Amino acid sequence: MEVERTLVLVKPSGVARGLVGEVISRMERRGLTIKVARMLRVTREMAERHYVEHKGKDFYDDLVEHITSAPIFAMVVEGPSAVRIVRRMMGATNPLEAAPGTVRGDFGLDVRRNVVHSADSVASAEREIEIFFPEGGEPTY
Ligand code: IDP
Ligand code: MG
Repeated sequence: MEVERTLVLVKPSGVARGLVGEVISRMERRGLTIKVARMLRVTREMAERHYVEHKGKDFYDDLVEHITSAPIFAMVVEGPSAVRIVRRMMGATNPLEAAPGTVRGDFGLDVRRNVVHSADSVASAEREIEIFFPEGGEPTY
């Protein structure tokens, strides 16, 4: 398994519910490494870049509105096959399909407020890291 990095966001719904520690803890226990992290308020421009693939869909406006509505917690996470490992840990987009034991399967019922985001490919991860960590997403220590 190749070491990869991925982008994970605890969305406003997750931050407001106090689930940042839970999400970090699950990834740490799995053996993944949190490389860099920050709490921030997403601007409309960042949201539009991040969700460009969804522009024009009926839920797009709500998506941008939600991600910009309150602080999020963003992380670059590293480990073997991190993109796929983290996607599986976060669970299916639709709460009806998110398995128990996944973040989305354990902490929510609303697809629009599904607690977390994680990149869906290595290419997406690199593109998204650039949005939330313009300095490159590498630790400075
Ligand atoms: P993902 O977060 O599992 O990668 P995407 O299809 O990339 O799912 O959708 C991005 C986000 O848009 C989802 O996490 C969810 O919050 C929201 N979303 C996706 N599909 C729908 C929908 O059909 N209705 C409302 N919101 C949706
Ligand atoms: Mg997605």
